Amino acid sequence: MASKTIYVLNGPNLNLLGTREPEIYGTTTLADIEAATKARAQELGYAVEFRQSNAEGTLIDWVQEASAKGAGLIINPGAYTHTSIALFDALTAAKPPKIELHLSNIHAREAFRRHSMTAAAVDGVIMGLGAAGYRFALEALKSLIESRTAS
Ligand code: CA2
Repeated sequence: MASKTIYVLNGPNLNLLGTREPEIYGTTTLADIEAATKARAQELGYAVEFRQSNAEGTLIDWVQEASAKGAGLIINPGAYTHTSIALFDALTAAKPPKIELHLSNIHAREAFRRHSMTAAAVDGVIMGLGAAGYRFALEALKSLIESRTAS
């Protein structure tokens, strides 16, 4: 049977959400986002593997796991967005539909955040919409998964 699990992967420092820099990232914690993401996924008919790591290699292992076992993948690579050729390679190799997500609008921030190394390896990018972006990413991913399954 086809997988009904969506992997939601979060990169470095996202465990600090809601505790610092609320003017940029809001007051919602990652635990709050996890609960809301799982609830919306259930309504959409999917289970969620929601994870966070500060380690680049761990994120790469999880992208590979999502490719092998998942129906789709949402990733907020944190600062690795701007630096990681290794994550770009892992995402390029991953077969299921993939969405990159950012809480903030990286194009409205410092120059060093305006380029994403990983965006060219995913189907679409959602940014600048805060924690609600996770919900929008799930909805977009469901549509990508189902259109790919139908073809
Ligand atoms: O906007 C996003 O989602 C980012 O991926 C967040 C990353 C940042 O490096 C990217 O450029 C854009 C940083 C996440 C760190 O979050 C913190 C939250 C609270 C306090 C400190 C960091």
